[in-house]
Amino acid sequence: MSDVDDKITSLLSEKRLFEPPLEGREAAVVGSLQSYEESYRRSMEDPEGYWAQRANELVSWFQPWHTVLDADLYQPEVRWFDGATLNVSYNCLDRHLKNGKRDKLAIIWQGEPEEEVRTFTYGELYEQVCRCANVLKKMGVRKGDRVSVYLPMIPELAITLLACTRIGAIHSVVFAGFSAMSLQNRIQDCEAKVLVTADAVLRAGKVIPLKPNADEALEQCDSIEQCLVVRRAGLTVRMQSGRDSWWHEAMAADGISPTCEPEPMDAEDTLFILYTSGSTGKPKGVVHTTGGYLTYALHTTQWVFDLRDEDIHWCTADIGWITGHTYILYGPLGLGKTSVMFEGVPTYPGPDRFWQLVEKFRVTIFYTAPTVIRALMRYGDQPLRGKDLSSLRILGSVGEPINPEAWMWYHLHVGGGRLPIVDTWWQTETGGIMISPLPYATPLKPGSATRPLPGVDAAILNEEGKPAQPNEGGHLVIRRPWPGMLRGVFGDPERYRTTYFEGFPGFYDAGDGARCDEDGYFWIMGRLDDVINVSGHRLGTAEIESALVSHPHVSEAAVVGMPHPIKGQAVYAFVTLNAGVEETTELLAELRVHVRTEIGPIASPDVIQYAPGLPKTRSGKIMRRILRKIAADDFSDFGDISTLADPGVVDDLIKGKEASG
Ligand code: 6R9
Repeated sequence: MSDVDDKITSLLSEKRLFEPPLEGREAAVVGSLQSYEESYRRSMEDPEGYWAQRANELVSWFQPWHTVLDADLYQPEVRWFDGATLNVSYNCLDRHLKNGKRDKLAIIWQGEPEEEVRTFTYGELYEQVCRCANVLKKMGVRKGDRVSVYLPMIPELAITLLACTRIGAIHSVVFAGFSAMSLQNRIQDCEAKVLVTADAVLRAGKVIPLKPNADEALEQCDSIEQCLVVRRAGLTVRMQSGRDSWWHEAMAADGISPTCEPEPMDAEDTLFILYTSGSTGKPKGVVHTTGGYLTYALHTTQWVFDLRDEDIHWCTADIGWITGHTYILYGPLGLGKTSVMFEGVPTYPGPDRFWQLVEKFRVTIFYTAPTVIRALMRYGDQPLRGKDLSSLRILGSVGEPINPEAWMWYHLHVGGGRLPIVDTWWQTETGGIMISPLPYATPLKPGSATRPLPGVDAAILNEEGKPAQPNEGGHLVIRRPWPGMLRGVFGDPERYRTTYFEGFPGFYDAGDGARCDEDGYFWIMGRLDDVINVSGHRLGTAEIESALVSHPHVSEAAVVGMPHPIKGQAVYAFVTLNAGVEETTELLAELRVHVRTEIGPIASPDVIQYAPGLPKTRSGKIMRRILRKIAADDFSDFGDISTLADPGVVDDLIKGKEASG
């Protein structure tokens, strides 16, 4: 664990402590450390009682459960709220209409062009969702069917997801920045019946066609019967007759009713599938279920963001990732609050875009990623000058460890030195936030996600599976089930078991390295598996490797992460070419384009180095530890390389790197 230890040393020197603000404490859901600690204790002493109470307070159930929890993490087998029925769209819409919130804003949508703003009251959203649910039904979608969603950040994305939940269809969102090939793999894996997509994506002033990707993907997707297309940019697109139809026509068609009965779902029915990278070449379809996920989304949104009726909540993530699912859509809408949805990027048309929108919508809760903060820091405080950020109350961070420098900048320049920052650690698999400060209760240490939320039994284990000492680095595990945890990897129970429950039997293995200090504060160090975190996006090195070797000139590839000042990590690829192929700069460019088309722009290597040979053990395993050091320009101590089949390759790689610049 030497990489982890290095990071620990630098973070150990962080001793600053920031007390939570006094102002706002009275009205807060959790207004003191003591009240957090009491809840935490209760949740550990009587977890079932604790969660039953939260589930009753937060969710409207059609039928009550007969069993709160039925779990065995050794199997693993986890069931929450068995016997209960509910509907997620009912919880996000209908019940708010009944509570006098018909005219309250549910979604404020800001398009990339400044003048394009669309708002939806709960009443308006309800009607759109019901219509869309009826459109999907007409297309033959039934309870349990999968619907793949490949859309930019436009309101139709939120509407589609809620419509799926209304009729009990399982949505699977594929980030619109992914390639045709990635989309195809994900549709094939879950055998979706319908695809919802758009003509194009607007991004940084450009119109990027999307429908051609969908068409390409669908060439090999037999399960898809219908494709619904949203007109975003007005591009001319090819519509395949019998398969493709326009959203605006389908929604306005005769016979599409503006109401639709919500389908009662069992608590353990699948709500959605979301693909995430793992340590093999094939992304995992993480499965979340209805009752547990919703309870957990509402619980964490209420606690961590202290969401109140007057709040304007802005989570800057894309709904293509779990953060958008939980904290743009289900959490805020389930609680009946107002959520901002933004189509654009932080630096277009200028680096003040976010602050200008905070001012424009009087945003109170702002939740973003460290990579965004680091990218904006480069511009200094100029873009912030003259912006009225006085509406802000809480700042949040997610996706990767936030370095203390970025934390301080966020706190001082965006938060005026007065706002708490909730550094939230969680994963696609956890459904919602697991370790995080509570804004009005937890004293903050920059760079630490602080303490676990109630119900979350987090611990650090060493290699032997024993609890680590304070400040000793180890594996972050969760020792008992929580309602928002994943219930499977779609279609692959074995992978579910081996990935998360084999390393430390009886516990959930998060795959992250961390330490816990003497105050019980958690410091997350990053992934311990072959997953790298580029700008808060999880990428499997194996996925990028298999994209590279699918190029006809490449015989072998090894991908590692290298430290990057803005992205956190960047993609560094070592590539061995087939015999007789020349190592040219043109080919390097071609390989980058190849990865873009295979996976998507986010996976495109920052550096590709030609490697005549790779450092392999005699059993043929690539020693990534060595490659990581070379990528980071750290040629000092390679540790034990005696198991290498040919130790000479290490020198060759160093020379190759120095020669290239
Ligand atoms: C929500 C989300 C999960 C991985 C996770 C960890 C890293 C997320 C973090 C953090 C340190 C934080 N991560 N939040 N590391 N501090 N506050 O990002 O889900 O895309 O599945 O990524 O991201 O390594 O294991 P996902």
